[in-house]
Amino acid sequence: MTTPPHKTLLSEGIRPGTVLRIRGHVPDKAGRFHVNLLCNEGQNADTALHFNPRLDTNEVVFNSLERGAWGREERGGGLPFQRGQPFEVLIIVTDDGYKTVVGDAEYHHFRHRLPLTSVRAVEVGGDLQLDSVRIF
Ligand code: 9QG
Repeated sequence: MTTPPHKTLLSEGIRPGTVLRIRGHVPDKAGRFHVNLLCNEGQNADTALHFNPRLDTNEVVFNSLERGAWGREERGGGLPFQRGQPFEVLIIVTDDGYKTVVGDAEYHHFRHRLPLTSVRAVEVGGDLQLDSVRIF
């Protein structure tokens, strides 16, 4: 089951202290899904954060996309997601980067590569059942 990309505009932008909360379920046969923080608008927008749980290869990949080119991948430790299970992810914006929390555990800190002031939308898509996206 692939969710068409669900985009939430961040009309006020984001700043240190902003928290994005994504709740959903991982389908039984899920491959991969992603949460992207998109910069500016348009089809080929840069991605300041690509958060990509991969149930098919048992890893979570973090990256950025600039002018159509992926940057250096980072990987969190292990895979804190399970097929058939619900999940909650928090993306906490800090001065230095994005702190991801999965469930109750801090997972990975992805340092800023693109200016957080250019982030305009959060997009969620891939193999997941998306329940909610909230911005605090
Ligand atoms: O595979 O890795 C992250 O570094 C690529 C994937 C790509 C990203 C990228 O194909 O998949 O995860 O936009 C894409 O194609 C995403 C969904 C080296």
